[in-house]
Amino acid sequence: MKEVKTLKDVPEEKFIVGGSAACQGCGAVLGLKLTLKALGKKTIIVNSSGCMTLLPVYPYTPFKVPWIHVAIENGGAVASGICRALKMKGRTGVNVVVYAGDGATYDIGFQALSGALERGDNFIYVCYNNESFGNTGVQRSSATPYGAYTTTTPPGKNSHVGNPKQRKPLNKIVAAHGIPYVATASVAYPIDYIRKLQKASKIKGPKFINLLSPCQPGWGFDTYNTIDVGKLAVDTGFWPLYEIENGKFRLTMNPGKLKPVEEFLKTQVRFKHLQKKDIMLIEQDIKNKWRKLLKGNFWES
Ligand SMILES: Cc1ncc(C[n+]2csc(CCOP(=O)(O)OP(=O)(O)O)c2C)c(N)n1
Repeated sequence: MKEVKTLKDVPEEKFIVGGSAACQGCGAVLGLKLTLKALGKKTIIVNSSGCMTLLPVYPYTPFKVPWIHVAIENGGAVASGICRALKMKGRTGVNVVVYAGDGATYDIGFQALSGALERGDNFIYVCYNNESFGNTGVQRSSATPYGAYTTTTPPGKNSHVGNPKQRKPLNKIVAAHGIPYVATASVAYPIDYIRKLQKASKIKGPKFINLLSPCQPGWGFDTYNTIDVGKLAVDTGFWPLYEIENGKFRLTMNPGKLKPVEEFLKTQVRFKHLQKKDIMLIEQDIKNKWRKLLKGNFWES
């Protein structure tokens, strides 16, 4: 596998063809394309129920690699099973990749993920994070950020900001399992993501990548804006890009001076109810966390 340093190095060959039931501008489908470009043909995808499950419609499939749809709660367990089967058959060099949404990862499939991390099997877990249960109508998940409108957190008399809770600190929870590789990524920064996948594929044991995947209908932006929205998430510090390799934390992208988070929030309908004072709170929280990350203090961020 050729190491990708610039866009020119990204392989031409695609293992997912165009045309599927996904929404226009879907960040998660782009993430899947990049995943397969990075890892190549010898890859088995395990997909926990969610939006991506709609891509193959029997007997048709856009995939040129094996694709296994599993119940939303057991992506980690199925990955473990496949790893054991490959071992018994003496097959090496196959990437076992779970591609699961944040609802499947942070919430419903969390026990299977934790179990697989603890068993230490050799797989990559990519959480394509659109910050809601997208497929069933954009309900809040524990990855939904503070202040976001979802269909189960409408702003109103119970909470004027919409979702009143901070996200579950899943990256820390995963890292606390002591696995060799944990990273964040964004579909809007493809080279960073591809490099992380390629690094992960060379490391033995469980690897976890939390991939921010903007969701056009769920977040409320124009279909052509997926990349701009995804970039603003990183450039404002809303979604910092980092990796933790064998316990060592490293920021993989430092935009220098962060842009005001309002520039990210105002691109999306899900934040349009927020008032100045709410935005200031979000900004302060991001700055606090960012200061800690700049010092390499991941655990307190
Ligand atoms: C145990 C169980 N509960 C609920 C569902 C219904 N369900 C199917 S897809 C889905 C949404 C999954 O959300 P997420 O994992 O974030 O992926 P996305 O839909 O956003 O792609 C839900 C709740 C299910 N299939 N199984």
